[in-house]
Amino acid sequence: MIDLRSDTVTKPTPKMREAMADAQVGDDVYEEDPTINRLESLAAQYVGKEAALFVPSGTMGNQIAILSHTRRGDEVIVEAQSHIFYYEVGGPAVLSGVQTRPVIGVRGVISPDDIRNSIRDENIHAPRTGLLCLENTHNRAGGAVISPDKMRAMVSCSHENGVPVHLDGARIFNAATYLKIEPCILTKDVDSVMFCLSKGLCAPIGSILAGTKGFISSARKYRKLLGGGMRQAGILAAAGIVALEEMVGRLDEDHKNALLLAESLAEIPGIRVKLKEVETNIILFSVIDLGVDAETFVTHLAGNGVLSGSFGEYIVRFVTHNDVTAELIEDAVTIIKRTAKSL
Ligand code: TLP
Repeated sequence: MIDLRSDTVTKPTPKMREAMADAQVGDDVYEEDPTINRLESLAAQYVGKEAALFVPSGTMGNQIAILSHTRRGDEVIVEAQSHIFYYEVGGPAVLSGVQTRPVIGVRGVISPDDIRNSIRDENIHAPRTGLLCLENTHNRAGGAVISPDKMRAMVSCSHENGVPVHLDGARIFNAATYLKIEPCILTKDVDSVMFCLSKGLCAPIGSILAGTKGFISSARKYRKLLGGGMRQAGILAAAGIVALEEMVGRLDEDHKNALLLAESLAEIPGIRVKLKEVETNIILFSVIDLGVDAETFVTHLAGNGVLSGSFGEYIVRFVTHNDVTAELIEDAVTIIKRTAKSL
């Protein structure tokens, strides 16, 4: 089976398993796990923040950020296709008691005018705008990269109006790799950032939330509230350290494989893919011209040995990652061609 459903399916590398077996551990609720402490300080440096917190998942990291930045009854501006709005089970409403205000962006970018117009004025009827959430790379925009200039424009606009900014940077290292810059260039202006160790970087579990020392101390308490205060989790953080030190440098390979795959898809009759939009490791394509919906295509393809995800009525998603080599991509292309022909 060639698994192109997500980069979340990556298995820990042999080096990670070794580091996990050798990890020094302690009780992290007492902040006594040396491996977690090392990961947190390393992670904070990568994104240019004062402090960082190891959390079990990206979802928990984003939700803790919302809890820490807002108060009940606030409104949170989110891009209409963002992970926080689309895939986090209504967490902002359930956990923080905030209402989300989805604003339509272009490939993840909300125009400064739209941000300005979405921020509430002081008015007895209106909620307070408590937070703006951004996402880079943008998952539902097909792994789209948001440039430092566009990030700066959105963040400045929010800050000028007194609204803090949280960045869902689950795949921030993919964005930095594409742009050939350090991730901190993309993260330095935001008030908090979450990034994942468990996607393209192959760690089995874990994400990082980073920000000021004050923000992280509040986040630490909310992590406990949500049941995310782990004990000897240095065993997991050890894999996270390998992820940061060893796996970032190979993300370009995933991007090359994604382009290779997209170029082959573009040649298959009935498949529509926008090659210019394939920037990182995510490919979205339409199967409408094959006369089937995405679910049907995904089922047939799985039956032939390639796993993918349905991302809309006619939109299918492939994600490249460490466990799918260029050779496997070629095998996948053969199977996709055969499947498309059979429909
Ligand atoms: N994304 C998953 C699914 O939830 C859709 C995937 O397969 O792409 N932010 C972004 C931008 C994400 O893409 C994801 C996971 C998360 C947050 C949540 O991370 P986890 O899965 O660790 O909670």
